[in-house]
Amino acid sequence: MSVQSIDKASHIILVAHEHPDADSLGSACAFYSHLLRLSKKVTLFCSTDIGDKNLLFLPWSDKICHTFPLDADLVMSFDCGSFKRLGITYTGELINFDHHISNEHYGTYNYVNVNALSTTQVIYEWFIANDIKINGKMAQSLYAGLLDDTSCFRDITPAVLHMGSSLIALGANHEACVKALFGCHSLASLRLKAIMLREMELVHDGSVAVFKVTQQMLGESGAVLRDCKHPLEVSLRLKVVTTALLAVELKSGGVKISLRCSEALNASEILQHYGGGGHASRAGARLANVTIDEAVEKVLSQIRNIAQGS
Ligand SMILES: [Mn+2]
Repeated sequence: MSVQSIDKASHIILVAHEHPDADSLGSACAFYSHLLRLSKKVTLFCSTDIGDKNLLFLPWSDKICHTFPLDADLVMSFDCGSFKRLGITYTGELINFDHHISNEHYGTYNYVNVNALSTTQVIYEWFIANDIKINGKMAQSLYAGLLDDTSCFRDITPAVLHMGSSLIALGANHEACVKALFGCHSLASLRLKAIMLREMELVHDGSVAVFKVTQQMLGESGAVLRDCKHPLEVSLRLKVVTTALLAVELKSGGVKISLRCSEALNASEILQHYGGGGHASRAGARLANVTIDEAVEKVLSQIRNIAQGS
């Protein structure tokens, strides 16, 4: 049982995935609070920079370190579908909390609920099932992950609304979370949004919106990778668009693909062909050794094949 593993561990490492979002980091921060109460030695680890400085409002996020400790005897991972994205070389006991349909069940214990709308929902339910008291800091972290992954409660289930109201009662600050996660647009992100919407193409009878973001566009606007996300979501509000495809040229080479599907198509299934994954409605992948045009063409032909049922 995972609770016993936590009890007997002396140094527990909480791992957020590379370039973490509010769900991954919020989950890890909630556990950080809980484990400190148990007087455990805890390390909050991420293999990359946080990137999005707005996430530093999460309690304990300032404790994050980028060197994996040698004396780790238990690892807990959050919101990460594959072991590779953890960026660690560790072979000991591991507890895997996630909600991605593509999760590879790489843990000793795997708490993967694909019906949960965030990993913080999986953690919240685990805390409740194990009679663990949720303090104000934990509530704030769990709420932040839920808010981000549901796009500020655009996606809901009865369980999610119940969880949200319970966390507010336990001390989560809705206004602070909204401000940090949705209310802080940079001028650079607005400039990029204008460029992206101007260059957007509609293909497959207008049902697929395609965005290609080059390093030059990022340089011109001063924006960063995560700033590409919002225009992608916005395109799905066009009546005819059911799928939105974003391809970003990476500085390190290769192309990062993000896919959003609002109906019929399964984004995770489409990108699994390219080593990616995620959820039915949103997924991501990285393609190496291709130009941005080649990457888009590959994904579009995959979408065409699946849509035609071949
Ligand atoms: Mn998530």
